[in-house]
Amino acid sequence: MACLFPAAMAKPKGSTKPRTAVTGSGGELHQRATDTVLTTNQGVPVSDDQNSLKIGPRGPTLLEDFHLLEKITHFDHERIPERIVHARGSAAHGSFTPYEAARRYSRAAFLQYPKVRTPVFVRFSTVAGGAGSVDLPRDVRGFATKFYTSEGVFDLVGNNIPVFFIQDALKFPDLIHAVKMEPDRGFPQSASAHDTFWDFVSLMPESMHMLMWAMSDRAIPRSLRMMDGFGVNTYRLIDDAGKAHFVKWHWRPKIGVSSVLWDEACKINGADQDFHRRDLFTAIQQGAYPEFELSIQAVPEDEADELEFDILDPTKLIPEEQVPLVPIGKMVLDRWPENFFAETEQVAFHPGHIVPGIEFSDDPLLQGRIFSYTDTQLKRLGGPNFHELEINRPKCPMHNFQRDGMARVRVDSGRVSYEPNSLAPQLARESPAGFVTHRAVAPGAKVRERSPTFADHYSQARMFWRSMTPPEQRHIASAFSFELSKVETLAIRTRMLGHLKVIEPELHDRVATAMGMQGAADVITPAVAPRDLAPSPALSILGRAPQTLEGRKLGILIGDGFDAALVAQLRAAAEKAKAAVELVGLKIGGARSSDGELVPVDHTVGGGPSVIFDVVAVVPGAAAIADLLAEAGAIQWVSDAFTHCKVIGAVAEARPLLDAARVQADAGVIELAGGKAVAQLITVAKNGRVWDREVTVRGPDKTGSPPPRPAPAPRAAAAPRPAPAPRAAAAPRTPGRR
Ligand code: HDE
Repeated sequence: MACLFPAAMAKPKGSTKPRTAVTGSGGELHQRATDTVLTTNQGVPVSDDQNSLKIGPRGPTLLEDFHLLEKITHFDHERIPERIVHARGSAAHGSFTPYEAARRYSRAAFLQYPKVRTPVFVRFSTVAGGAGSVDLPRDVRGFATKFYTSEGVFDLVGNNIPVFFIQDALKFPDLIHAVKMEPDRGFPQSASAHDTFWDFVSLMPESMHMLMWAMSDRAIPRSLRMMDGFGVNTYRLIDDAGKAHFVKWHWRPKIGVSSVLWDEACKINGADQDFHRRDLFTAIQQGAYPEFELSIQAVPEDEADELEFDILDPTKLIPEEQVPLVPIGKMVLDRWPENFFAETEQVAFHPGHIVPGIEFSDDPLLQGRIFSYTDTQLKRLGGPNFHELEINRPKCPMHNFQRDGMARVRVDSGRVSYEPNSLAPQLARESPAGFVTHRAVAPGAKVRERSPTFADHYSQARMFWRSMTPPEQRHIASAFSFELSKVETLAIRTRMLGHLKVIEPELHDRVATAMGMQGAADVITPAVAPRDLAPSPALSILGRAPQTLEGRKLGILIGDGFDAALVAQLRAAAEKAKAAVELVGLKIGGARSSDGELVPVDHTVGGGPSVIFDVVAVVPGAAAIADLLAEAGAIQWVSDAFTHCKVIGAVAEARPLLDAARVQADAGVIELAGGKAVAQLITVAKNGRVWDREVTVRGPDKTGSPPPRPAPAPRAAAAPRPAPAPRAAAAPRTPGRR
């Protein structure tokens, strides 16, 4: 078909050539094409995109204005149903490269050769809130990775917590109904601190272990770049010889795991509700590409019964002191999506997307998930052709005889859409080299029954508590008392206190004291009495925090008369430690340095509160002190940094501001005087927060000093097992059951 403007339309989109502009009769601006011409969806050139078609300039609009109708109709349909869970997410492209060790466990093509890079797309998410909710609620985070391998798409759809609330997929709708906003009132959005959630979980003892994680610092991560990821469910890896290992997947961030405090999370949500999305975007834009190492815990199929807990139970983990992690590859995220909707919103993950060499276990939660994810895309993405969307398409050849359906993009040619056939011998056929399912033995009668090996709901919850450092225990106790204090129904609070008492009396005592509800706990009788397991220090974030500032942010508060040389020195030292630096001042236009130069800042004290930084420096000139003292926000900036246990560097001139903010001298408050002060600030800041300060500024966490407790009498830590080496296939037996 001949086009009216063939030359203009052939030109690439997005020309930056200046456009001519004219003013219309109503004073409106008309930018005129000098290059690409605006058209309707049918390719018809548009002459006026500012005015609809009317009878006279002040008359009624005509129904025949096809441009108006098309544009508005398309707009009306711009949104698709958001995900029922994990609606809010942020994503990035990157690649994955395996290590040598990977192929010892799986024959998957993308795990064979360290030189072969597989493209990936990763979407991080919160679970409970809607697509427009805040980034830092107390919540589990999704960590879903799509590997576009040469043998098809493999999706590793995990979370940042290694266990789950429930053991059977049948309970998932109930769990999600309970945690989402309450149906009669429509709140709270993206928060577990309400009656229906705690009502449900307090009646589901299997949630106790996960609740410990959800009330821990894991549920308020500092950054999506500073979270672990876990496959949660047990999978199987099959090697070249057909030998199977049960595996647990683990992602670990190169720059370490880090979290914020609850008070910070609340304030960050107000200051920047896109905090995590912006952080990921900025890091990638600045070339600080997030890196994660993929590891597995591998248990030969026939040794699974020797573990302390059933490997098919998703509410249990395998302590890595017992089965060490084997690193099998590295992922780098280096490209932000071109278009949020087309990629981040339309990406469809599915734990059922597996490739040869990776298989499922009989974990009943995983089995249910294998159904759910396709089903949800049919609704969300409108039909069975969602695999044709660019972000979901495999990057390897794909041929079959599936045809038609809603929004089919591909134009299938020829008369043959079936096989076997004799009319099109050149078309695709099955191959014995394709996916062959591992011959696992499926035992037993058909029953609706929970395995008795799933029944111990408290031992690992207790182990988690005993594996935490004192600050982490403080945060868990505070989180429980915060959330349960939001619960209106007394019976739910007392029921939960009863569970806490079974998990660990000390935890119960601290929460009950903080809530003023000592002696109120219900008596809960566990199905299986908890055991004292050996603590697993690897579960603690603080216990294995790296000494680093990489990926962190230094905020420098400046004011008129500030020392430009000192700021330059701070910037250089922080950047050398791979931290980012941002300036904060009273006015966005900037502050004058002692040399008289006006230096613009990145934030005002209100727009860049200290909660968005990991370490701060307070370096105003003497001339600025009166103005800073007159601004409550500036005092709050400093006092928040102090109460959030951050390392603070400050010049002597800032003393009145520090006094107003009630900053007291301690190892984390460093005077920026003398040649070595900046280096000292960086060194101390690499250790993270000054946790000793927390007890003094908050009182012993309102839960009272922990009552002296006899040291738990755990059994001696199980001797670490060496990473299991693949062995010759054993005789088939019932895997994972005792
Ligand atoms: Fe999901 N989950 N889930 N889930 N899940 C979805 O699929 C479901 C579970 C997880 O960034 C949905 O495409 C059931 C565990 C992530 O797009 C839905 C059960 C884990 C994401 C669904 C679970 C997850 C989802 C909603 C219990 C950690 C976001 C939209 C049997 C291992 C992926 C969608 C993304 C999303 C169902 C439990 C992780 C409804 C039925 C356990 C990271 O299909």
